Amino acid sequence: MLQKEVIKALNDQIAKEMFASNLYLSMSSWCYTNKLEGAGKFLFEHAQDESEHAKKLMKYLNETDTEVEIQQIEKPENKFKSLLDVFEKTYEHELKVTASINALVDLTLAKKDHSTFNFLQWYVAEQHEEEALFRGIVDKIKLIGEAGDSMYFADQYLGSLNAH
Ligand code: OFO
Repeated sequence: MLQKEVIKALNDQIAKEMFASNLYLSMSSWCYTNKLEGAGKFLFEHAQDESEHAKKLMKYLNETDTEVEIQQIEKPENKFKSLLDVFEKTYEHELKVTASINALVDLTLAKKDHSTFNFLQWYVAEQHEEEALFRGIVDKIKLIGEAGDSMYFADQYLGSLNAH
């Protein structure tokens, strides 16, 4: 039986993962309309991962006989200045998600909820990977540059990446 505060925090995290999924879909669409198909594909696939993160939390709540409360998800941003702007924002967003996961882990420790603490370790490891992935992309786009042909190569690079 989960404690009330933990249930609320897990439900809030579900909404955050779903928002991340929508944000990356919005970014993906911006990339496609700006003829950046490689980046569009990468973000589309990554949005799917975020949706899986939300479902994994739902499954955990279901397994503990706890009702999932799906929340209203705010509209994500859909105007971006450049490919670099898109990926700087993905990185900033992942930092926020990490902070949220860490707060959730702190809560389970304070509540001595060892099962949820253990379950959340998957997210701790995932955030480490995602921060590294997005920081690496930002660095690479800066290295390649965004002028003229460079944009084409940056997009090719993104299209070749594994989004998971
Ligand atoms: Fe990109 O993060 Fe989910 O958890």
